[in-house]
Amino acid sequence: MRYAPLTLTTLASLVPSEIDAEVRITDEGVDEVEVDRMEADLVGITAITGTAPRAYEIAARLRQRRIPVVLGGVHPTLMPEEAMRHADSTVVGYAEESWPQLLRDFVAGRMSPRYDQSPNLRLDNLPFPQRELYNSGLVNVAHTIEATRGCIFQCDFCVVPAAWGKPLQKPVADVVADIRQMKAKRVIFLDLNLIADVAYAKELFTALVPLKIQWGGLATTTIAWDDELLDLAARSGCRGLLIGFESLNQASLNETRKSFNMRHDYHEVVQKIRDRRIALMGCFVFGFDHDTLATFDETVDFVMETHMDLPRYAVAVPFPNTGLYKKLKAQGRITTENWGLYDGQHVVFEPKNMTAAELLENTRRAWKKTYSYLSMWKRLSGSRTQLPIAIPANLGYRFYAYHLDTFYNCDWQLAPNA
Ligand code: B12
Ligand code: SF4
Repeated sequence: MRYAPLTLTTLASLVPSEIDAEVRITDEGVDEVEVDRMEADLVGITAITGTAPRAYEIAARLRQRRIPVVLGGVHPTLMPEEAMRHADSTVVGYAEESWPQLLRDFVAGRMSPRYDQSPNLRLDNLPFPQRELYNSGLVNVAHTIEATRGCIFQCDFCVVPAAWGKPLQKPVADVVADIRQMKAKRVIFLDLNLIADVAYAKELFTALVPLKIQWGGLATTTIAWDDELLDLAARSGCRGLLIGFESLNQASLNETRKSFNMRHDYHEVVQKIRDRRIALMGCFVFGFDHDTLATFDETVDFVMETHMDLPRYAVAVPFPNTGLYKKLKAQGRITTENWGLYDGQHVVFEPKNMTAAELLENTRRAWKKTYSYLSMWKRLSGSRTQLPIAIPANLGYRFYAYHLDTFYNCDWQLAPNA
């Protein structure tokens, strides 16, 4: 289920042309990093929260060998002071301006310990990501693209408002030019909420129509409020949407500042999307303060009733510096700050209406119940949307559901000090 991230290929494209640099990139999610044999003048490492300890370990080993290290990405943006303790320089926020500046400073022998995103950053006229540097044989989808960054909403658990603030957009013409030069017929948009600005989304979808591509991306339930937008998405080739339903409980949605989710009934949202032959990956989070032991079965019942194409569950994660983190921290309910466990597969806080073990066990049960062969057959025969994509995707998720212990950083287990 892996698709190519654009982080390193984007950074590679930003290396100023006057610097005679040989750039190599490695994605440790799918490949080996030869830390102790690597030769380089400068190494940049990207870190999300769950991979931060590993990034710090690699940084320490390289710095021991006197190879300078730059850290950047979501986690260093959320926790800059912490990241700075592990690097020669840290890039906070988006790096379209600061990374080229850092490299020029490095060449001139005056690299600063920290570079911040400029408040006036724009995403116009940027070079295309250097996708050819990424070993795309190692992922299922190589043609990924980005049109926008950020989101207009302020959901309490989300890293987007905490890390990046106001939304940014690439000119639609640049996005279209990138798709054309990729010669891709199927693309995935990595934008966290492609429809955050509805007018922009309509302009983008209209421009995609003549390309005759098929695409998937992330949106919110608000897409179902606007039939014109949904029709345009379908006409432009949208075949799959990932939508964060998060919870079936209005109190949980209100608590997490995602109350806009329930303005329309979820059944209606699913139906409207299905009517356009768009497959739906619905994401649900367990462990909010209003969740009870009944929440798990209610959620599984909902995905079965609505014949959801590809449901996905996660344990709530209070990513550092988010509203959820600050609340739980103030209440003394964060049980570990081992960031390696902040991956949606571990319980890192004290839940309210259940124990940490119950939260973990019931999430695991929900995965297995949803991805039993019988459940898969019932959901997909009721949905019949994009079956050539939905069947292999379900088999992939079934494998994940039945091998949760073997994914990511450690076993699917309670945090050691939880
Ligand atoms: C592709 C993707 C994946 C892929 C690949 C992940 C990977 N490790 O590479 C897959 C599908 C495997 C995946 C899985 C997961 N993901 Co993911 N993923 C993304 C996604 C959609 C796109 C990343 C991307 O390419 N962005 C485009 C680039 C250009 O932006 P960028 O990475 O922010 O980089 C810019 C700056 O941050 C900066 N920068 C970044 N790194 C560096 C490094 C240096 C040296 C410098 C100078 C600058 C710099 O420069 C870039 C240009 O401005 C992001 C959301 C997003 N749109 O960013 C989530 C995101 C990164 N994922 C997230 C999460 C939570 C996960 C999972 C834990 C989900 C889960 N429960 O399973 C797993 C963890 C997997 C793992 N252990 O790595 C969160 C991270 C939150 C956090 N604080 O940790 C994000 C932000 C989504 C979200 N909703 O919040 N993911
Ligand atoms: S709508 Fe999605 S991307 Fe936007 S703030 Fe909420 S969770 Fe984050």
